[in-house]
Amino acid sequence: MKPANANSVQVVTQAEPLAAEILAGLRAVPKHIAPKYFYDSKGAALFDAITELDEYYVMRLEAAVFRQYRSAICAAIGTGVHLVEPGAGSCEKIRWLLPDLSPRLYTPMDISAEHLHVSVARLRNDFPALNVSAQVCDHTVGLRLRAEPQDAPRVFFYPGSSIGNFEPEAAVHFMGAMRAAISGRGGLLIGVDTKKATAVLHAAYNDKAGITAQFNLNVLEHLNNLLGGDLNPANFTHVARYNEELGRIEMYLEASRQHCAVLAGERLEFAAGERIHTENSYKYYPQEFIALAQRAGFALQALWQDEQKWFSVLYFSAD
Ligand code: AVI
Repeated sequence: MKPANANSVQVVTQAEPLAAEILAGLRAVPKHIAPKYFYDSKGAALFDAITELDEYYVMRLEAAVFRQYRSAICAAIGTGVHLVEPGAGSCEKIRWLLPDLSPRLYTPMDISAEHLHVSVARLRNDFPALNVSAQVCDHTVGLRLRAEPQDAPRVFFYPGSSIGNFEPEAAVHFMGAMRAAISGRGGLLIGVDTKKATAVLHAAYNDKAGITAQFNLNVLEHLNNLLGGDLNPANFTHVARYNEELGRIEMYLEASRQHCAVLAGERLEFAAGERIHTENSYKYYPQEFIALAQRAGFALQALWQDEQKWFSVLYFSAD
């Protein structure tokens, strides 16, 4: 029997000082835009296309690790858990665990209501016995979960190396928020991209088909649609490079000429060659990442990697 709240989509409204936050980033020196603004419906579709690129090994290797170790991963998590997936997007990755894992409830969370509704409908169609209680919210702002089901261990599922898009201190803070949302037994199953040769990383974020460039440039269209503006993608080029010292890919939009644009009624000036920082993607050796998770209150239970050790899947317990 399904719990009372199962199979619903809850919209958690968060006070979003949207315009203020975005404009503050574009007034700052250097200018920056938070990576969460990549994901309007076009951005989400472009990201899905990135995950299919030959050069972007991340999703392919993560899927391979889940394929190879699915039984061990499901055994580590256990049955009857409340599985919570922040930033679930297309809800594709939960399928890697189904039907072996039978969670008591699955809560996918995503900032895009439209994307979540479509994904949940597809998932319910394919797994009618799965209890789903979706939540539309920005998990980077806070994790506000319903109390139910009360007696099921809460396990967070955070695949795709999305944790790499947080600054390391912010990653500890976010994992701390997940830890705080677990009372009693529970855990965190997380996918983390590892450090590797610079050439491999450069190729992954500068694909030949230019999909990552489109994904990066689309953030400008998204801001125009959100706030009203005339930021012109044709005035910018995509830049992605690996900062070896900091262990992160840095993405920028570089103004190809001096120009002005308007956003939310505010005039913005760009010098030729000026960059807007749009994303960092940190890469971690397992030991580096385990140390961050420990600071958030998690204890390592198991680590699975592909043969080349390019991608890690880790399970941490909260107790
Ligand atoms: C979502 N995130 C893990 C991706 C990454 O690799 O950092 C976003 C991305 N940016 C460019 N390509 C993919």
